[in-house]
Amino acid sequence: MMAPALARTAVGYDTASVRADFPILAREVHGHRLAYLDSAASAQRPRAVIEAVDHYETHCHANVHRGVHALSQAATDAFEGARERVRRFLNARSAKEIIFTRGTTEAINLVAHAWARPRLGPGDEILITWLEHHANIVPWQMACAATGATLKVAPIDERGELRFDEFEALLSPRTRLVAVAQVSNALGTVLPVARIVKAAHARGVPVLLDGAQGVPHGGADLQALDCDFYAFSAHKLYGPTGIGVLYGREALLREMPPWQGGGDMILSVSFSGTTYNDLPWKFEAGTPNMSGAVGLAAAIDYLEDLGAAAVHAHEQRLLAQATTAALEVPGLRVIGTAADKAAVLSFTIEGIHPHDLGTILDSEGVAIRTGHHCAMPVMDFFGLPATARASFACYNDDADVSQLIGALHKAREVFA
Ligand code: 7TS
Repeated sequence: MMAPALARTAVGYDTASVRADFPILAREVHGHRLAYLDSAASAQRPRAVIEAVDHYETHCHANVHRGVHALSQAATDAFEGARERVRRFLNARSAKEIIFTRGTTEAINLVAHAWARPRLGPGDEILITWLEHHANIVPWQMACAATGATLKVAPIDERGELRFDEFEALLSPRTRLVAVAQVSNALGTVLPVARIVKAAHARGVPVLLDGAQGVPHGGADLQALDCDFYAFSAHKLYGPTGIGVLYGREALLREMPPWQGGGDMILSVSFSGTTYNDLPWKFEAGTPNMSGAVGLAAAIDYLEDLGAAAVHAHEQRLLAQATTAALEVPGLRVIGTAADKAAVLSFTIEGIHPHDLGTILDSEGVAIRTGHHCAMPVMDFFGLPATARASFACYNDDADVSQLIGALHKAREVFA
C-alpha cells in the first residue's frame, strides 16, 4: 500500500500531494485538465484503496465464513477486519452493530422492511424532512402504503434550512421513526441532527440518519450523535461502489427479524424450522462484497490519515471561494444558502438550462452534476426542474475552482 504523502502532515494540507494520490485525476477530458466536481455523486478512489482491493483480489480471495482452508480464512479475516475498522471509525460500541449493505439505499430499505413495517399500522407516522434524497423518501412511502401509516414531511425555508420549530411540532404521539439526512445532497445544508435526535428521543422516538453526504465531510461519532440507525455508502467516502453500511443500535437490531433469507444469515435450516445467525450476519444473506469492504477500510484509513477536520476545513475554504466567484457570474443564483453548508454549490444561470450548462462545462474538462439530484421535492420547493451542482472533496484545489468559474463565464458567452 502506498505511503501517505509526507508533506501534508509536516506543513498542513498539501493539496497537490492529495490530488496526486488519485490516479484518475491525471487523465484529461476533452483535451483539458480534469476538474472533478461531482464527488457528492461519487468520489474518486485514492491509490491506497485501489491497491488494497488489488491486494485482496490477488492474495486473499475466497468465500467467507465457510472454508477451513487458508484463503477462506484470509478472506474472512479481511472482511471481519474491515467491519472492525468501520466500527472504530464510527465509534460504535460493537461490531455487531455494523451491517454491510450495498450502500445507503439498501441500508435504509433494510430498516424500512425489518424494523418499520412490522411496527407500523394505520395512524402511525414516519417523519422525514423536505430535504431528503429519494432513498430516504421512497422506502418510507412504500412502508406507509403497505401498512396504512402516514408519511409526514417537515418543511424548509427559502435558504434550504429545516424549520426546526415545525419539525418539532410534527413530532406526535404517533411518530414511530424520524428519518433525516445529516447533510442535504442537493443543497449542502447541514441539518441540526443533534437537536433532531434530542427532540425525538425526548418523545421516545428512534432516529435514522442518512449519512451518505455527512460521513465524507467530517465523519460521524455515533456515540456522540446518539442516533439509532445510521446509513452511508463507501463510494462517497473514497471507497468502492456496491458496499455501504447500516449501523443499528444493538438492542433494536436484536428485535428485528431478518430481511432477506439465504446463506450466512442462518445457523441451521431444516424443513421444520430455521434458526438465524447472530448479529451482524443475521442481516447479511448471501456472499457479501468482501473486496468492497476491504476497499472501504482502506478509504477510512486514507481519510483518517488526511484528518477529517483538515479535509473539512479545506473543503469549506474551496466552497467559500467558489461561492464568492460564482456570484459574480451574471444571472447566477445560488440555490441553498444555509448558514451551515457542506461542500456543495448548487446553482442556476438565467437563460441556460442546467443540462446545457453541464455539457458546456464538460467540454472544458469540468465535471459537475446537473438535474434534480434524486431530490425532486427540493427542486419543487424552489420551483426549479433542475440545478447545476459542483461538489468539493479532499482532492479539489484552487485550479478546479478557477476552471469552474472560467467555464461558467464561457457558458454565459455561448448563450449571450
Ligand atoms: N442519501 C443521500 C443524502 C445521497 O446523497 C445519496 C446519493 C443516497 C442517499 C443514495 O446513495 P447510494 O449510494 O445508495 O446511491 N446521492 C447522489 C447524488 O447526490 N448524486 O448522485 C447520487
